[in-house]
Amino acid sequence: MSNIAVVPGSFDPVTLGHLDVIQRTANVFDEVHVLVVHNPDKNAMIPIARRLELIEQALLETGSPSNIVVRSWSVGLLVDYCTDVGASVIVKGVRGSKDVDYETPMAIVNRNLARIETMFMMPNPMHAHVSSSLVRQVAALGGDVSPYVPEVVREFLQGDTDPNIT
Ligand code: COD
Repeated sequence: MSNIAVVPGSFDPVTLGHLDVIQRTANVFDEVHVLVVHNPDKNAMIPIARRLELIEQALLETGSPSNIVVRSWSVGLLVDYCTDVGASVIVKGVRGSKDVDYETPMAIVNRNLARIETMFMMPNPMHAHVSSSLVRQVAALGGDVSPYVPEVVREFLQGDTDPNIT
């Protein structure tokens, strides 16, 4: 039986902080499902299908291991997805006490709902200050986002994309 972990998030857009957590999770588990989930508490900027493409392209660009798949989920609880694919663990990156406060109740509820455990992964200090909202704000005000995101996301946000790619 393989050990499958789910790394969920809004990924709006995916950042170098997210990629670091995804790649380190892939070093520990047999299979990793990166799951794009709509967060009803946030106003999304990028359509979910585009977020999926950006993650897939970023993983290719950074030479990520082949045990990572990218999916989206919008039809129910996160733990329902985990159960469907046989994953027993959710991995969340936590950048500080605010993330712990936000994630802890969800971790407890997810264990109660379906016996799915949540593991918290410490961030790489190089990326611990990075968030998608910060990236969106810097991009909206015309700043350089390249220290925070993979190249494919920088191109997307700063409009350098090939016009033939939708
Ligand atoms: N370094 C390390 N980790 C990071 C970094 C960084 N720089 N940036 C973000 N992260 C972590 C976040 O702490 C989070 O764990 C994850 O990466 C994703 O972050 P975001 O911002 O892309 O996504 P969120 O926080 O909007 O996603 C929240 C979820 C949609 C995953 C969350 O709401 C969830 O688990 N929902 C489950 C819905 C459900 O089933 N609810 C009922 C039972 S709880």
